[in-house]
Amino acid sequence: MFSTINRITQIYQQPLPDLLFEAQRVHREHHDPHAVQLCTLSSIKTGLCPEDCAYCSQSVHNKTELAPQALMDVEAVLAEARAAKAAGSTRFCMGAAWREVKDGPLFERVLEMVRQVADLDMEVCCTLGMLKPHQAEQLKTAGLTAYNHNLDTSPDYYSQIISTRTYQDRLDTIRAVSAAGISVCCGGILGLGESVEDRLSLLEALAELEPAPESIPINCLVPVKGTPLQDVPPVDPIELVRTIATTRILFPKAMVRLSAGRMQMSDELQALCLLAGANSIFTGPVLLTTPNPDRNYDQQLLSRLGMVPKPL
Ligand code: SAM
Ligand code: DTB
Ligand code: SF4
Repeated sequence: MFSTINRITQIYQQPLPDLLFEAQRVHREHHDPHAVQLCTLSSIKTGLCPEDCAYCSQSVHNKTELAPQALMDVEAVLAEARAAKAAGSTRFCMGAAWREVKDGPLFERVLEMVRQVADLDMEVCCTLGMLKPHQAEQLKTAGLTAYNHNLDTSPDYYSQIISTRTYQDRLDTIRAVSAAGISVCCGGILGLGESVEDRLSLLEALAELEPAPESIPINCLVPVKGTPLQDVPPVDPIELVRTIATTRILFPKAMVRLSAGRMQMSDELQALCLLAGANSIFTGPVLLTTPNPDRNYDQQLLSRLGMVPKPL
């Protein structure tokens, strides 16, 4: 009997043609191979985050050139959501640079944003830091589809990247989210200086979640000047493709999202990621605080590939 990590390693290490063939077979069994879900991010509260995530432009611990912004008004967020929908996005994700959600008027405002975006007939996702069970329930009642909370890296490497919270803190929030009946969006970042073993161990930790995440963002580090990781070398592209294919095989039904880092990727690499089982991208000129390809470029890339935006 193989342990999970041995099985994951065996999948990952196959010759690339076999790995891609298996990933495509699994992908086609559960998803339309031509369809890519377009999602749009909005940074509803930017910067001055007390957490010390070594990759992040928004941490107070990092000396970055970011202009902080207080929690936006509901109307301004709604205008972004409408524009995202008009541009073909079916999922709108609101991110706040908070360590955790605090009860009170700011959270009430976020709940109102969730209600109003849900009324636009879009999937609505939030990523607000740590949540308590009663807050997750309030988000569910407001109409939240999904909550993003990444494990980011392996349990072993985690403390090299973040010291202000533990892996267990992340798992507790994820548990509160799924207990409230909200879909879990949970993935990680490649390119933090971790080993391939760390990446596979992250996939193992994701596979241990119950229920399995329905949405898995795979981010590649966007190096931000002033962070401790500003000079870490980029991820090997073939390792990225292998990681995506392995994720697809392990999580056949999940949406696998090719998330941060596409500015640094060639068209061919993005195409390979989509062939390896990624079926969603973030569109629009900025992610939360860093640049992203513009919408026309992405539309043309999809049409060159004969692929289409996934309808809701
Ligand atoms: N503050 C919340 C939290 O940490 O859960 C939500 C926002 S945070 C920006 C969401 C995710 O974005 C992080 O977990 C990380 O995986 C990813 N991320 C942040 N900065 C990044 C960067 N410079 N490059 C790639 N991914 C990044
Ligand atoms: C995720 O895993 N990636 C998105 C979303 N969840 C919130 C965020 C990427 C942020 C990239 C860095 C930035 O733009 O600040
Ligand atoms: Fe704060 Fe999230 Fe950035 Fe960490 S990743 S510093 S928690 S905004």
